Amino acid sequence: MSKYSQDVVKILYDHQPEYISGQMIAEQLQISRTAVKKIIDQLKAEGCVINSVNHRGHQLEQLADTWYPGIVEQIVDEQGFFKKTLVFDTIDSTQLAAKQELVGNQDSIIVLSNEQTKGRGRFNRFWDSERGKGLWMSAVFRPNVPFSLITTFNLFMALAIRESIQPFSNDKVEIKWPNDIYIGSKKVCGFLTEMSANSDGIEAVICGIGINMNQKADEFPEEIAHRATSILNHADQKIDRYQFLDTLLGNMKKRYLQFLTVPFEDIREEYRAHSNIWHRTLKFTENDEMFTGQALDIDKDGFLQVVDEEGKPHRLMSADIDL
Ligand code: BT5
Repeated sequence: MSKYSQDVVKILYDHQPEYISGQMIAEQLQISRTAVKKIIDQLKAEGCVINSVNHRGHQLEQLADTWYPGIVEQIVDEQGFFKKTLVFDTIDSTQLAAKQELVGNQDSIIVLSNEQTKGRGRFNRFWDSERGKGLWMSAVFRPNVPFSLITTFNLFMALAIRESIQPFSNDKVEIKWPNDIYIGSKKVCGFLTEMSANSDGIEAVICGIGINMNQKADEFPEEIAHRATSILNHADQKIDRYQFLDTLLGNMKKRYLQFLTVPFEDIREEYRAHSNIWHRTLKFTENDEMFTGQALDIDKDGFLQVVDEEGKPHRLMSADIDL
C-alpha cells in the first residue's frame, strides 16, 4: 500500500459529504494525479465506498472495515481525553501493548487493533478477535484514587459500554455482572479491568474491551457460536465502526469522570436496572467453588449479594455466572 494512502483517506474523510477533485488531492500531497487515482482504486479494493464522478472528483461514502490511524487519532483528539493513540493492523493483544506503553509516563492511552492473534479474557481464557469484525481495544487510565475504590471502576465502565451499544441495537442491551454485556441470552462484549501499581500507589488502570460489531451469526467459531452475538445480529444495517468508536469514547470519558467524582451508590439504581441477573436461578463459580443461587442485590461497594439453594448468603466481588 502506498505511503500516501493514509493521507488520501483522511482528506476524503475530512471532505465528507463533499466531492474533492483528484487534482486537489494531488496538489495537497504533491504527488501526481495518476498516483492519486491508483491509491483511490486501492482504497476501493480494500472496501471503502468512494463515489468517483467525472468533473466532480471523489466522495467518501463509507470507510472499509479497518482502523485508519489518522482518522482514529482525529476522533480520539476531538474527544479531548486520551493523550496517545496506538493503532495496529495485527497484534497479539492490545492489553499487552497497552501495558508496555504505559511504563515511564503518565499518559492516558488508547490501543486498537484490526485483529488480535492472542486476545485474552479473564484467567487467560481466549478472546476471539477476528480481523475487521469487532472493536478490540485497551484503554489506559491514570486515576489518582485509593486502591479500595478501584473495585467500582468496572461498574462505571459497564454502564459506559452498555449505553454505547444500545443505540445501535434494536434489542435490549444488558449488563451481566461483573464483566459481560449481553443482548438476549448471548454475549456481545467482554471486558476486563487490570491494574498496575508501584510503591507510590496505582500507576494505571487498563481496561480491555472486546465488542463483536459486525460478525454474522454463522461467522463465530464453533465453540462460542451458541453463546456469542454481534451488534449486527440485532441491527438493520452494518455498524459504522468509527461512529461506534466515537460514541464509546464519549461515554467512557463521561463515566470515568463520574467514577472520579461520585460514589457507586449514586449509579447503583441505574446499574441494577440495566442488569440481567435478577429474579432467576443462576450457577455461580467463585474460586473453583460452584453453587446454584439467586442474585438479590448489588451493594454500595459493588459486591453482589447472592443467596444459595440452602439459603446461605454470599457476598461476591467477582465470579463467573452461567445464565
Ligand atoms: C472477557 O473474559 O469477557 C474479557 C474479554 C476481553 C477482551 C479484550 S479485547 C481487547 C483486549 N485485549 C485482550 O487481549 N483482551 C481484551 P471472560 O469473562 O474470561 O470470557 C472469555 C470467554 O468468552 C471465553 O472463554 C469464550 O467462552 C467467550 N468468548 C471468546 N471470544 C468471544 C467473543 N468474541 N464473543 C463472545 N464470547 C467470546
